[in-house]
Amino acid sequence: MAQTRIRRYDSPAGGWGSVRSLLRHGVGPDVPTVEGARQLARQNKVDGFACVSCSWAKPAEPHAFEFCENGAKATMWELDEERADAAFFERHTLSELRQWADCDLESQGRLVEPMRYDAERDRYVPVSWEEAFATIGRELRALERESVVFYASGRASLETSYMYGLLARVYGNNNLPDSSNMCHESTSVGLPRSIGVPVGTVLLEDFAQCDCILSFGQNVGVNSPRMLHPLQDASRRGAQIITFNPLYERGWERFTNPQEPVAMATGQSTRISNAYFQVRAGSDLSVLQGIAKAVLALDDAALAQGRERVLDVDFIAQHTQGFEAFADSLRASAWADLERESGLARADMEAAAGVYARAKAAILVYGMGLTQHRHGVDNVRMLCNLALMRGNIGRPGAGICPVRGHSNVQGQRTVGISEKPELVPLDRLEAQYDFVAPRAKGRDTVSTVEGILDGSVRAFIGLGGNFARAAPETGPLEARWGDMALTVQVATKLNRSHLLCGRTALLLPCLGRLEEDVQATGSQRVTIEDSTTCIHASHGTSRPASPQLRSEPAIVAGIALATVPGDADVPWQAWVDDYARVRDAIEATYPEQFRDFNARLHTPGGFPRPVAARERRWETESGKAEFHVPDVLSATGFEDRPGRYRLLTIRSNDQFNTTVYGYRDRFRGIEGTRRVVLMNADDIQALGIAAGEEIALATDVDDGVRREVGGLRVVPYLIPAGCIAAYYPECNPLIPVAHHAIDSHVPAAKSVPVRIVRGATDAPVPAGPAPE
Ligand SMILES: Nc1nc2c(c(=O)[nH]1)N[C@H]1C(S)=C(S)[C@@H](COP(=O)(O)OP(=O)(O)OC[C@H]3O[C@@H](n4cnc5c(=O)[nH]c(N)nc54)[C@H](O)[C@@H]3O)O[C@H]1N2
Ligand SMILES: Nc1nc2c(c(=O)[nH]1)N[C@H]1C(S)=C(S)[C@@H](COP(=O)(O)OP(=O)(O)OC[C@H]3O[C@@H](n4cnc5c(=O)[nH]c(N)nc54)[C@H](O)[C@@H]3O)O[C@H]1N2
Ligand SMILES: [Mo]
Repeated sequence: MAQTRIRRYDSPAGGWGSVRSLLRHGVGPDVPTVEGARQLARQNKVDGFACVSCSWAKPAEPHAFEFCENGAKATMWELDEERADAAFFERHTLSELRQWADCDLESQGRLVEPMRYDAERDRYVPVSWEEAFATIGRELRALERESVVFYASGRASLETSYMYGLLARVYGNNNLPDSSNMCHESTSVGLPRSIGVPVGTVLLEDFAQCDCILSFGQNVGVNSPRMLHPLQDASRRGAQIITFNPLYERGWERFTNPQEPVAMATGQSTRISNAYFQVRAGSDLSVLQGIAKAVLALDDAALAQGRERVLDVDFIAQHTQGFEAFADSLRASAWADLERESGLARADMEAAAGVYARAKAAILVYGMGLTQHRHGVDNVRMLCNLALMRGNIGRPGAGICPVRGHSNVQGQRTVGISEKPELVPLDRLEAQYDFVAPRAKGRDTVSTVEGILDGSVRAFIGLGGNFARAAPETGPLEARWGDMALTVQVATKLNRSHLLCGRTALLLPCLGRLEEDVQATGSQRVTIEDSTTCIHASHGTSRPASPQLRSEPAIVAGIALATVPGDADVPWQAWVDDYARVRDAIEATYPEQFRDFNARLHTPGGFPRPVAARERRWETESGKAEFHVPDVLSATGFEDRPGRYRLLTIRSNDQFNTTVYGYRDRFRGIEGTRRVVLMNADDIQALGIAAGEEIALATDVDDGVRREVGGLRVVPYLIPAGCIAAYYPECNPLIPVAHHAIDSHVPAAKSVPVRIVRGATDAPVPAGPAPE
């Protein structure tokens, strides 16, 4: 195990550091090198496979190696030669495995055969597929329809997701929580209200035409590294890039392209951001308000001096509603308040406004730093306000760009994974499959957690993911999980959620996207939608980890045939035999979105779905884009007070969500442990803490529930005073289930009110290597 090391890391994103990191994860003894290399060359290519890591756009003319360090890690992780087989489960009880760290669980390798939980022996034991499906069918038929939830993590293909949504509805509910509920749901709720579409409006080609990019709360170098290529090109063209983030994230600072031999040889890097503003967590509403206020002032001056207007007055008049009220709110706001809340000087916000006001076409990029707050929906809408002021939506080089997470999380929503019945064409589904679709609103992630806590959720079906680890309120959630009658997990690798078993529990191993999926009509393709609404085919060609694996469509169909065989006219088996038939079915349900689906599968760069706002059609209630006036300046939803900190939960460069590859957070210089809390040096000094002291964090909410995480080492870090950062998922026990975004219900993981607890405590300590 690597020793704990905390030191400055000065190298750019990309460069030799990424190659070295790759070598550790790739050409080591634990993965098949030749197969690894063969697969990496196919990554994100036409007739290759769509990377299983992030959902960033895949260019029509890919680079020789269209992958990044972290995409390659994800590929290698799936091609793992280790096996978590029956012998492994025979050696370890689940009580024992629950003491293990996330990284150690997944490191056991691929799951290879279906297992059921044997409570008497506290072990997983093999079960046949037939018996597994029959058990699930029997249990589900005996339960109240409303008491079952069908969770989806955002990796499953469009084909699987369409079938899964239909399974839930034929079974009888809309209980389809998904990872998006913890992620960009604030986007899915906020954007439709402002601009009438639930997704971003930019295409990859817009990056080649913009002359300004503003980025808020997104970590490009770690979470969507291939996006560094268009950013590098933009920067070299002279586009102005400004970043707002409480942390200095290396990818937004500078980048060395590993695909440029000269740059690699000479150590040259490209500056990405022209200006980088360290905002307080949860303060973007005030930052955006400040920038908008300054843009308005520039427009006033231009008007007074008879110069060209700064506001796009024609666009505002023709396409928007609510501008006057918004402008009034800007004029009424006081710079002193905006400065206090944001931690930025008025001059900083004016400088950013100046750049934005001069730009002909601007792209506004954002991620979890905006969505995962109590006022996350306001954040998204405030960013839209700024775009609308200068008509930066629906023209070349301009637009709003939420950077989505999982590789098909956006696509799942497109084909019906949603707890909101109004978002799904239920009438069409009923006509297509001759059944009565449930019309009541289903459960999202938050209400699923609530339902497990209060006993109203009796069964949990998980299509991938690690729900218990990703969700908030870990302690009570784990404690009540076992009260459920049935839990079913479809997965590639072992994780903690699999160790929390309902009275009947099944663990079903599936093919990964890299693996060849052979069905009755031959080798199958699947499809995914990227962050820019482009649809891509993906073809797995690697040899499956075990002959016993089944594909996700086959598993969904297996559950359906065992549970609701005759309840609707769905050709489950014919679909499994040939996925092109599922695509035809998707096209029949969504004819505008998926016109000629099978014919357009292999379009280089994917084929874009139509997005109304891209054409300046506004599918809002008023038929116009809507300015929105938030009634708060801070997105946290709680008051600041002495001793209370805003905790933002972060991802390391060595993890994909709850999948922890290892303990090297290279850009932050943190190695060997994840048990750290990053703090401002002045805060550390004011508290009289020594750097390196171990402390515990406690949630600063008075609701009778004790939430603490202990054993965290204090690391002085460049972070605004009053804000602290610590890793997800280790800190999820600190997030109360009620602490979520208003309306979108995204857990507010980027501003959790916490206190620091010093001295002896029995607070639970996360598993994994301790700081040395
Ligand atoms: N390698 C890798 N790739 C991934 C993932 C992964 O875990 N690993 N996860 C995937 C998934 S599912 C998702 S959703 C995305 C997540 O990708 P991101 O959207 O980048 O999410 P995070 O890493 O959680 O944090 C986002 C950034 O927000 C900043 N931030 C925190 N609070 C605030 C705030 O109040 N204001 C501002 N302006 N900034 C703030 C943080 O410092 C951080 O840099 O990445 C996807 N890609
Ligand atoms: N505190 C805090 N909490 C957060 C976040 C945060 O920033 N802070 N981020 C939130 C976000 S953005 C998200 S998206 C969620 C993530 O929540 P999830 O999507 O539920 O979690 P993952 O960690 O992505 O799931 C990893 C597991 O997926 C399984 N898996 C991998 N590949 C496949 C496959 O091809 N098929 C199947 N069936 N299974 C597969 C493996 O078993 C692996 O262990 O977490 C959320 N939770
Ligand atoms: Mo996500």
